[in-house]
Amino acid sequence: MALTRPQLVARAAYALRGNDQGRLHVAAPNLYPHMWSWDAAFVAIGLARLSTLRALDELETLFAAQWRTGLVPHIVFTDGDAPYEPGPKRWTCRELCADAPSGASTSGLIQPPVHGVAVRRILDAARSAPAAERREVVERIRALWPSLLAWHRYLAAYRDADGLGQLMIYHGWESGMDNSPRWDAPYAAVLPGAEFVPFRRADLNALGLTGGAPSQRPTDAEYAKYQWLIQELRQVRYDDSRARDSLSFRVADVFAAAIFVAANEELATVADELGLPGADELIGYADRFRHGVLATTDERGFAADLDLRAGTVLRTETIAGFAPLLSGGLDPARQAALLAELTSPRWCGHPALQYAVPPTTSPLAVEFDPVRYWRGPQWPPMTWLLIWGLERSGEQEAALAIREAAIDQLADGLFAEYYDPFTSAPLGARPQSWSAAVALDLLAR
Ligand code: 2M8
Repeated sequence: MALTRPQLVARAAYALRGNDQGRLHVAAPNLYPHMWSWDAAFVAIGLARLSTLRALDELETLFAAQWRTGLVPHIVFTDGDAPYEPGPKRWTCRELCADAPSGASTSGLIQPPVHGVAVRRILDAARSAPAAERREVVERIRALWPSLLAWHRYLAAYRDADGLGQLMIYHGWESGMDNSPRWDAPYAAVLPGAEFVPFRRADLNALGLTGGAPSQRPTDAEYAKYQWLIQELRQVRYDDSRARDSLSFRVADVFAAAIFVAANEELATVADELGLPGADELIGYADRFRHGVLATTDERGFAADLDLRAGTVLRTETIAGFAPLLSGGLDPARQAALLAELTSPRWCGHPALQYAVPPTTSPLAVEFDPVRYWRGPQWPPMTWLLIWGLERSGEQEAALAIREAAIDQLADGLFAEYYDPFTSAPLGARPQSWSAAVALDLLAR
């Protein structure tokens, strides 16, 4: 039975509390018993509604594991020996790379840079907090500022070395949309070699504990490619310039680029408000990457990824196409066309959807699968991003409609990792921290 909104707020807070390990939230029990980078940013966005100080803890914990290059790792491993593959023994970042932090055990990949958005929202939430809390928030954001700038500088310098406004990634995991059809073509060129070290699928056991089935996860063949790319990264000792030349997967992620635009803009407003350095630089990054995003759009305003190794444009009917709703900058006609696309039967207007929130792949695409990971199901934090993007670009009516549908979907109170678009059956891990977190934020607005 659907919960009332006050019940849902209480349930979301309770779910987050269960995943709270003090200064970090695990992404989910069992399946993801560690901290993930963009999950942490969404967790901070939700927590800002409960406690701005606890929200900052989350970002501080993540940035304490930042690499010397400015890279913010996609996983920060918790101290315990909670099973997850690939675990620290497989990454061996500290052993191989002097840039990895000595005080934390991490992966050697990145995830989309939502963190600047979280910082802005924490500062906004602190406005209505008692004076002492607001002062502490400001002080702690000041202390975090050099790390935030270093992160954005890393992305601009190492992941867009040619200055084209394209955010280069070496692994589908860096997009956060692991097995999305976006990456089918580039993954076809990733062929595990004779030196491939076999691994165990810890994720399938963990998923079984909450009743999930292997049909909801990537396949074994996909996983072998994921693990092989880590072996390739280890071979170049996580050195970005060597990775760029040698890895068998190298693409420009348009959705992460659009998130980077928005995060730069949000942080620039924080810099202005608090008198912190770097506002012009951040605005410069935003302009550069916005240009990169818009350069890939078609007549619908729909964006595309690029396969940098093959030199091809990757046009897929996935949620990443809506990147311009986050980056902004479309002319009014194409903005209207993109909005029409979003509400059309190819997306939120598909007649069989249980809730009119965007699926991760269009139900009309040949690759669509309603239950398999990033190939169709609806993901609450992606829904949140599009609502936020619509609100930012003044599309209040569309934002409100999706927001109401998102809250209705989350009212099962389970905070599943993802949902079947046709039945809204909860899939994957649960309770997933970022699902509970975005519920808190959506309900508070
Ligand atoms: C998923 O990714 C991890 C690998 O990074 C996995 O499948 O083990 C993705 O959904 C990713 O976007 C997310 O951050 C992570 C934790 O929720 O899980």
